[in-house]
Amino acid sequence: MADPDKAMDEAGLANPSVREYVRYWAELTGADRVEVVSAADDARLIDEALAAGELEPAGEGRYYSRSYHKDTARSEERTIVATNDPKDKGVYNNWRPASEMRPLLESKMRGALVGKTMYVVPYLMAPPGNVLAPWAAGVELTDTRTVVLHMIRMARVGSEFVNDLEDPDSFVRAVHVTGELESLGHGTPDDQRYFVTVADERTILHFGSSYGGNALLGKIAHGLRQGAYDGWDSRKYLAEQYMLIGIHDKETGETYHICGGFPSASGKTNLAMMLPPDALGDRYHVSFYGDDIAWLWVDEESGRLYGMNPEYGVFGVAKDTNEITNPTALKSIDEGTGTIFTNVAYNPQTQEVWWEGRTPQPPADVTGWLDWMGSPIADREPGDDSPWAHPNSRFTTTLDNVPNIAPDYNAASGVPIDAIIFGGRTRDREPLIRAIDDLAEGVYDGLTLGAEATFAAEGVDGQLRYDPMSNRPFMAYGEGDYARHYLDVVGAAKEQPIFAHVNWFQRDPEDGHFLWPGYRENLRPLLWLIQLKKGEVTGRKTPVGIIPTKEELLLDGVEITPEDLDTILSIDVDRWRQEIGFREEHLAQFERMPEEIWEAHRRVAAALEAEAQAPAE
Ligand code: GTP
Ligand code: SPV
Ligand code: MN
Repeated sequence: MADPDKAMDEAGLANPSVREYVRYWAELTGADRVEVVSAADDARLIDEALAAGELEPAGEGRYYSRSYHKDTARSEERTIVATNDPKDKGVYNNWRPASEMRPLLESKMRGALVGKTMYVVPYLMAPPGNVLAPWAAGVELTDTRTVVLHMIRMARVGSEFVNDLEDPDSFVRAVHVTGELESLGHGTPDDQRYFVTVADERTILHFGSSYGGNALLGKIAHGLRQGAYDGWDSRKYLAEQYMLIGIHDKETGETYHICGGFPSASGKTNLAMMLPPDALGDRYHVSFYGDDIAWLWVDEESGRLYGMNPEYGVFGVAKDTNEITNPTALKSIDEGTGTIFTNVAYNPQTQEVWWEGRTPQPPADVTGWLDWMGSPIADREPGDDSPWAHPNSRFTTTLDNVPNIAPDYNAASGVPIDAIIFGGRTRDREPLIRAIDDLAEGVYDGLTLGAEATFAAEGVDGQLRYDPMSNRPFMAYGEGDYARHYLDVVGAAKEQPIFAHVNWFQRDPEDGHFLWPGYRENLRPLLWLIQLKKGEVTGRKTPVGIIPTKEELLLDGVEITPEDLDTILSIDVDRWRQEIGFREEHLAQFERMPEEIWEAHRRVAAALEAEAQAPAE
């Protein structure tokens, strides 16, 4: 049996409440050893992981890891938010009673660390000194060394972040056990995996995965689910799956901050790492604050809406990352950055990595190359064109490695928010950008955010998988209460941010090509949005928001045909009227949806009907 007190004494982990929690779980899991981790332990832990074969070298100062082949993504159907109040049940949070979940998870974790080390990872999900820091401290316990290495990259880690809490008890208890992955019945009726946040007890209990969002508990479980619940419970803040960027105008010296939500794998990291297009690079610079999570609150002094990124690293999608789409990402994961790649293709002979879209064709000489499951490419049957890398293969790197990291990303203050944008993958109907200058309509738009899913195959043509505010997998309490809280937090700001809906993914119905080139060019509609907010352009009013005229968008150097440009700057009223029907059903599922949201819905519907009767122009 371990001696947790000795380990905690050596590491200077002094908080008495934390010490009691560590003792409790060391005892329950039966851990052989307890080790308290800080960021300074990284090099030693990397060496241990290499020696144990948990990591392999991927060139100088970079590492490769391969997961169990069924453990490659978050599992939404196994994810639960539990509380002690049935009123917290929403449509998407898979609510269950805390009294049922806690004993169930404790039974799964009992004895699970016999013969193993329990790593203790104290962390902070906030820049130190931030006003929301009281909700940002946590201590993850985990049985998995590579999870520790990811946590060190993704969060601020060390005993100092929990030793001096004003209330010693105010840290999130985050317990992670990977368990024996081969025997968990993935996807069967007897699935053993449970990813539970007991939100009103500020306890996270995740069993059965070592994948990012399931295992790095500071990130999704605390940064989004627990954060959202605490933000509502305290009435103080919002925790959202948002990127956060600054756009600096070198000519005027001004900087604007935009945050916004796109569902998973829809372009947040790429937008945050954006290099301006060549034609605009002399004047504008885009800086990275965050690419996946933002916490938002109203600053007491200025009365403005503020935002910060609680994370310390990037857990990015590898697919299609290359010199043209995202040169910034490639620099962030270069040799010497300490990057960990997961489930990409790997060549142990040359220590190279590759993924689909890294280069137009895979390496021509397949000698030594292994696909993400470890099978030699050279042994493949002719005609086997399954991907070399898993489509959700990822890279993990710290913010310090990101070339366009904002100089003040670590500042306690956070930054004032000028605009909030929403966007999903939508092949038709949604224009390049439509601006919304009304709070209720902006929140309504976020709540009805949709992304392409498989509905078309089930016969409901054009219907989206709705993903309110891109938060569907992270929703922690009822959606109607969430809408109310969102209206209250943002509504309390003296200067209202402008909202917008963006879409980089409209396609040609015939040949499927993307109408908008995307990536670096996405700066252009954002610059228009800022100009609109400042009254420098007026755009064109439509029933669903204001869209730019061709003349207003700075288009020099963009490769797009006049026909495609017309399509992405216009509104298909009939498609929109169809969408309004789907939205009505979507909103009707939620209890206590505020009347302002329904009013916004009816306003948009009525404007569309008026437009259909008497087309403008
Ligand atoms: P999560 O980390 O899962 O929350 O994803 P994310 O929203 O950060 O998405 P990310 O930026 O990693 O992009 C996901 C995929 O979309 C990648 O394969 C990108 O190459 C692709 N993508 C991003 N931006 C664009 C764009 O403007 N146009 C097109 N066509 N593809 C894009
Ligand atoms: C997402 O899936 O939205 C992510 C990656 O950002 S993770 O949640 O860690 O799986
Ligand atoms: Mn995400």
